Amino acid sequence: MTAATDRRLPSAEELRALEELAIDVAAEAARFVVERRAAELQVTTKSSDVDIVTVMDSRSQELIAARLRAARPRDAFFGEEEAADGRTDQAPPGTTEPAGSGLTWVVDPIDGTVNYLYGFPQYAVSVALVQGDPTVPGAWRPVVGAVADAVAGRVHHARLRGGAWTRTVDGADEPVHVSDATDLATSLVGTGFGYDAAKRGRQARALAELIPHVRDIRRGGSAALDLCHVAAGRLDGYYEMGINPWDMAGGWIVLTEAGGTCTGAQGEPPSSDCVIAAAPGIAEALTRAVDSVVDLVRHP
Ligand code: LIP
Repeated sequence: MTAATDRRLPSAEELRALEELAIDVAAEAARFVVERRAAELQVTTKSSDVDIVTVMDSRSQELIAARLRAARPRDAFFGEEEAADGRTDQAPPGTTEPAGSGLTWVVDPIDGTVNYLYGFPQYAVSVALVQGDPTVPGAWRPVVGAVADAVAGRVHHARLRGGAWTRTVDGADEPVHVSDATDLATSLVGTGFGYDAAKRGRQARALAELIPHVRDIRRGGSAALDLCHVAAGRLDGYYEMGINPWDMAGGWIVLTEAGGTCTGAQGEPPSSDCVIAAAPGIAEALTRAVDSVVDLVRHP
């Protein structure tokens, strides 16, 4: 970071304005990807034949980057489609160093890309502003987040100490809060699987160990929306091994401002290794359950 980098947290009023910027940009990009889906859907692959990127991922990211750079030229930008292989915490060649604000926009232009390809109605645009370095687990935290549910047309949003909200299609802000679940055995838990076939097999074996200890599992296909579902009590918990900073950044702050917890496994911070999101009443039990299976996934 240059000496000129300003590391102070933005004021409450600045955070409120930044939250509105994130909402506006995420909502515009979400409308864009829905409206242009039929005409523009062209697919290429990344790390595997099932790890796809559509031309709309790239065009959505271009739109988001242009809006944010115009409004906030001193912030850095870290988007999924600039990452070298799109699946690691490594700083991709395209990451712009914080030019002075010490803040970075972390963006997933379409989270739930496979759902978008199939028209399965669970995909989102996630726009988050973070303090610290998003490529280093434990060295960053989101201070503003907006997750636009592209199909439902609503935006889940939050800012540090500003609470968690859902902006409805008619522009009203409804408060969001986690469930009051206290028993893991009767809790509904979300999860997801990676693009590497061997890792997916290990994740399935870990799930087989965990599933007898919860009510049921839901696999929605968008980490950003899964985190917001926990925030709103539509899930009691969620865990996944292998998601990236851009998948988690926006939903993370919506979750914690809604009263939820967001951690990694075995006392670690949330990272590509593991993310565990929970209502507080089951956080300890879910973490214990995930801790007991995480090594099944980590080690081939
Ligand atoms: C997706 C995540 C999801 C995971 C998928 C994929 P993408 O992100 O949001 O939780 O299970 O495998 O990684 O690739 O659609 O941006």
